Amino acid sequence: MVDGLREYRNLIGGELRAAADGRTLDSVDPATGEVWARIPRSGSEDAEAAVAAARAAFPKWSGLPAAGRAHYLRKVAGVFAEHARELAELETRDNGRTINETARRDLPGMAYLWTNAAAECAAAVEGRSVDFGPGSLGLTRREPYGVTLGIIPWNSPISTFSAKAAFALAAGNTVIIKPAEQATVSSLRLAELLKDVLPAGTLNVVSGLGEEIGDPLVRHRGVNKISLTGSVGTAQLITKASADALKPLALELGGKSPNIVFADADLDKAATGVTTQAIFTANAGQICYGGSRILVQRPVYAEMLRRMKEIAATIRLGDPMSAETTMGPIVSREQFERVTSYLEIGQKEGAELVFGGRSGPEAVGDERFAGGYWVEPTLFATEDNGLRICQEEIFGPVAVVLPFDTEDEAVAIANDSSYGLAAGVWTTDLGTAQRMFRRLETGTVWVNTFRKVMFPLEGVKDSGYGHDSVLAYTREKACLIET
Ligand code: TXE
Repeated sequence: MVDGLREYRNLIGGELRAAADGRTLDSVDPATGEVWARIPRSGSEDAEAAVAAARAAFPKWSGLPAAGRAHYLRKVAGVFAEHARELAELETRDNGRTINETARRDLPGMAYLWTNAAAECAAAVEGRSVDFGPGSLGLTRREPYGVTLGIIPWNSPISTFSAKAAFALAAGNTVIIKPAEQATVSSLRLAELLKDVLPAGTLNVVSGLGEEIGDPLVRHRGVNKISLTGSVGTAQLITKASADALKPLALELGGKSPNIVFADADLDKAATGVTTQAIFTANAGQICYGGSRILVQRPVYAEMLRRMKEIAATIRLGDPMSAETTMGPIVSREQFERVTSYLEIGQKEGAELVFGGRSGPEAVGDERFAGGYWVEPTLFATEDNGLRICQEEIFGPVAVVLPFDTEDEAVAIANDSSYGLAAGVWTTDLGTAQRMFRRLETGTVWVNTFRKVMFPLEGVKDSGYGHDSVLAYTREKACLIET
């Protein structure tokens, strides 16, 4: 501990270690703008050590029977049951996501996720048998890739860490996790808690900057599969950097999800769903699948706008640790500048600012948090889906409302996007729901809800491809036996 700040460590080969050259990065509390912890600024030497540890642990871990791996994963679930509150508080401090979200929604789900992964260990060793006629039998077995690398973002570190580690481990891989430099502490604390729970080297966590520790891991020949949740630009860099070794990738990238409200929808449900669940209070809009384009059928357009404004006015910014707070700050200065630039872009492009629009101290209105990265819930209205605020991922509490007349028009506007992660449809007509499910170019369609559950969240277009599940961390090997 230097100047009273706790210094967290990497987990490599079952040991907690500082970066090989001793360098650190500051971790900033986004609610105040103050440094509150330090994390290792790892580099190539740490990448070598993490890969060596994961490779050394692979034969034993992959050689365990499914029940053996399940036993360990259930122990990890037990750690979550015991430390969920502590991890939720660290995550809230780290990335500003309100305690309402981390302690009540995110973290309680983690014990379930790891228990579920334990239950799926058996599926990971299930092969197929195919009868090709007398004396000719085809068999397949599922095998782990080897060492998998999970590169995670800052918006919900523990749940992304868990999705990438739990299923990869269940399938018999050993794992390296690289957290995002803006919010790493909860991941390093989790690593500390798991140090003696999993066999040494099975799970390794190394923190630092993308280009300094992420890139050498991506290029390393000892890493056999990579799963990234992040931006399109980083996905392109990783694709190029891993091309020589032809590594399999899973890329869960951004979105500009349409949230489509038909005139026959239950407006109470729709107004709450699109304003809170889908965009503002969900991590201040910093979610990949956030429903940031709200399409409303013209007969209910004015009424929906009125209701959305009414709900937005009840959103409370402030101390993320307080149960009263419903929206936290933006994660970092860099992201804050990016989000606020869109507040200007929207107005310059001629969109109508219908709610919010303020940022900085006046958005939060509380002296204690004057140095934090605050943006008010903001609603723009426009008829032009071609505007930058309708096409580009803002990744903050900024949504655009667009009117439409017919179902065809809604589909055309919704699909007019380079992204294709998710979509919401609000209607009481099952026919409309089914048609929209088919016609929308997204990996997921939610009807009368906008809620991620344990289902693959796989994108199309610039939202990427691949997802995290037990089978996705295995490959199928075939054998033909003839007698
Ligand atoms: O993401 P990055 P950033 C989108 C969102 C956001 C924008 C920028 O629009 O505003 O991306 O965010 C690691 N080799 N999403 O810049 O850089 C990096 O260290 C290996 C959507 O923070 O993609 C971090 O751990 N790794 C999103 C991770 O990639 C590298 C979540 C993600 O950071 C690397 C986050 C490299 N060369 C941002 N460069 C979602 N899908 O939820 C960076 N990284």
